[in-house]
Amino acid sequence: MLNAQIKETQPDIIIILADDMGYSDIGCYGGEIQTPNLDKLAKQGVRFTSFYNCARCCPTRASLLTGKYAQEVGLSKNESGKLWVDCTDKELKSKHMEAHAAMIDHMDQGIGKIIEKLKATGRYENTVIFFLSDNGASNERGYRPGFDRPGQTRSGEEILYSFQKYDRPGTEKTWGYLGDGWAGAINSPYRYWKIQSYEGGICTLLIVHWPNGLKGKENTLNKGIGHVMDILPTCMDLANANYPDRINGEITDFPEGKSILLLIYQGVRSTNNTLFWEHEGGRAARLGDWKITALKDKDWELFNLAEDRTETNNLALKNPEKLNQLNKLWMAWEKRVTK
Ligand SMILES: [Ca+2]
Repeated sequence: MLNAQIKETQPDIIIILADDMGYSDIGCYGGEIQTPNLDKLAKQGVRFTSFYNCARCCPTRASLLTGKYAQEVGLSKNESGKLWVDCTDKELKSKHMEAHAAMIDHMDQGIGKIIEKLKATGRYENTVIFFLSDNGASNERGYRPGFDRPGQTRSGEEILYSFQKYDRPGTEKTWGYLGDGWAGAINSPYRYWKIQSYEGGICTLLIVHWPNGLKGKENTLNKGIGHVMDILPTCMDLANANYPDRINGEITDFPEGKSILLLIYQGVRSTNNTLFWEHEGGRAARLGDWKITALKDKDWELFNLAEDRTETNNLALKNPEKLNQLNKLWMAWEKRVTK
């Protein structure tokens, strides 16, 4: 797939995983926030439109690092705290979005510094940069400190949460939330958000940038289906490395993920297109263009993503056979990964 000359010079690899960033948050995916450095990477690289994460940071990281479903490595559910008072202050809501946009801008500038450093050290051309998000933007509101959220800054000052009174979000002394409205806007055009298995929760942008290896592929969209569990096998492919048969004497299970290089160079995924999700009761299965999706305790909905990527036309009643087929696959998968 890769010509031998490129493959001989194993590239450096940088993976940048943004936190809670929406699918259309950055310029090259249609967002209004100016992200000139990421846009430049996109212009010289490949952008994926059907790449998936696991709806939340912990399972996404587990899957990315192991090449497997998070459920297979013991990470499936976690407590998410409790919802408290909603924030209805309109002005404060827009200030929270301003703070979110500022964070994206700050990140983009940081990526610019990395690019400059790579160029200055002569390693830019043969570095593969992956840029993606760990889950869709979050609709969370009113969580209190605790679990994964600090109550104090590093210097010991109290952090105010959005159920408390503050009027200037964006400093380290406040912890605010975007809520449904903004989360829906920045996950556009997809439905729902973080934690859910609708496209707004699990579809991430993915930019792959590699001047030496992607000649002729600059500024292209790749509509192939991929998943964060493909990242590890892709890195191994780039490094010419083999997955070990044994680790500390134990026989290993090979990753389910597949290198996406074949998808980039030849437009085909090197495995079948069946993918599964489950997180806090939200769940989904995708088989080719077909997807079943459900919120917690709700019935499956059926969508044909080739015609209806935004999951707005539920075909469950029109095509119960397809729904049953995917449901059976999902049930078998759940049994397998939670055994
Ligand atoms: Ca996250």
